[in-house]
Amino acid sequence: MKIAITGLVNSGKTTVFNALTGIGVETTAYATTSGEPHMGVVKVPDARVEKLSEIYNPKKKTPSSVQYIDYLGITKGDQKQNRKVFELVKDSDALVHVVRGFADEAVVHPLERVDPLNDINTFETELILGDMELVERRMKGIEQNRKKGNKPTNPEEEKVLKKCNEALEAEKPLRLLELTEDEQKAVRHLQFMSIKPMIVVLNVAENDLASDKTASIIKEIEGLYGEGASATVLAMSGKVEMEIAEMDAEDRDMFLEDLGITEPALDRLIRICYEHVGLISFFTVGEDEVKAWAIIKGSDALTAAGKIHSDIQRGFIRAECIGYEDFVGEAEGKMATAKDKGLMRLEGKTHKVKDGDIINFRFNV
Ligand SMILES: Nc1nc2c(ncn2[C@@H]2O[C@H](COP(=O)(O)OP(=O)(O)OP(=O)(O)O)[C@@H](O)[C@H]2O)c(=O)[nH]1
Ligand SMILES: [Mg+2]
Repeated sequence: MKIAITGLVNSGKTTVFNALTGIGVETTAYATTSGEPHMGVVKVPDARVEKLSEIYNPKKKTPSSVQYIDYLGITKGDQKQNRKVFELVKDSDALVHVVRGFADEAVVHPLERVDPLNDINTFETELILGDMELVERRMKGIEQNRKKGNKPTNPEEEKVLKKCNEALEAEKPLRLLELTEDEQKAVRHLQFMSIKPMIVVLNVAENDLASDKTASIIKEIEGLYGEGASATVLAMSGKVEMEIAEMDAEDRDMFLEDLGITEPALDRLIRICYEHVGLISFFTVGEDEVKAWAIIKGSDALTAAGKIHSDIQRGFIRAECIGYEDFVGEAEGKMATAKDKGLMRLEGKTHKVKDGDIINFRFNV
C-alpha cells in the first residue's frame, strides 16, 4: 500500500512523516518550495505473522508494508505547483491529509490563520480543480481522436467522464460518486486525486490531544464529510509522535502511558488506512517464508494469486484455504490436522478471499 502524506504548506506533513516512519527528515518553520520527495517504507504490525513464524520458524518473515510519501504542500490557487505534487502521488492508494490544528506564531500559516475547516475546504477545492483539469484534457483528447476518424478505445469512458465532470462542477469530490466497477475501470488510468480514500489527520498541540476544543473540531470535520463518512478523521500530535518514533521501546511505553496514548500513531494510522482503504491480509506459509499479503476486501482467489506471481494466476488450479483462527486454534498449527478435521477448504478462482486466510495455491504452467 502506498500512502501520500499531503496537505497545505506548513501543516506538519514532514513531522507526521517522521512520526510514521521513524526517519528524521528536517522540518522547517518556513514553507518548503523545492527539493526531493521523502519516501519511507514501514512494516505493517500484525501479530498473526509473528504467531505463524513461531509455528514455521521460517528462513524469512515478511509482513506486508506501507510506503509513505511526503512532498511539497498544496497551495491555494496555484494549479501549476499543485500539479507537480499530484503527479508524484497519483498512484497512491490513499491520501493522508495533514491539517494544521496547532497554534504557533513562529510557524507561518499560508492562509494566515489556524482554521482547520477552512484548510480542508481549500485543500478539497484544489483536488477538485486538479481533477477537472484532467477531465478536460482527456475530453479534448477523445474529441481530437474522433475528428481523426478513429474509433474510441472505450466508448464507456466518455460517459463516465461527463458524470465526473458534473460532480466536480458541483464541487463534489469524486470519491462521493457511485461508480460501478466498469465505470471505475474506464477512468482509472486518469488517476484522479479526489477519488482516493481520504484520511484526515488533525495535527494538534500535545495539550490539545484530548481537549474539548479538539473533540468539537473533529465533530465539525466529520460533519463536513457527512453521513457517508467519506473520510476518516483523527487527531494526532505530530510533534509528540515524532519524538515517540525516535525513542527506544522501553522509554516509549512509559511515555505513551503518561500521555494516555494507547497506540502510537505509527500503528494506529496503518490500521486506520487498512480499514478505510478496505484492505485485508492473507498469508502464505512454509519453512522458507511466512508472508502477509495485502489485498482489497472482496478480491477473489485469482486476484490473490496474481499478487504473488502472474504464473500462479495464469496456471491457477485451486486454492487450499484455511482461516488463521482455525489453523492456530483447532488445528493446533498443523496442516495435517487441519485436513483431518476438515478445516481446509478447496476453493476455485471466484472464491472471495477472507481476512486471515492462509492460502496454498495449486497451479500449473
Ligand atoms: N508547535 C507545533 N509545531 C509543530 C507541530 N507540528 C509541526 N510543527 C512545526 O511546524 C513547522 C512545519 O512543520 P513541517 O513538518 O515541516 O510541515 P510541512 O507541512 O512538512 O511543511 P512544508 O513541507 O514546508 O509544507 C516546523 O517548524 C515544525 O516543527 C505541532 O504539533 N506543534
Ligand atoms: Mg515538509
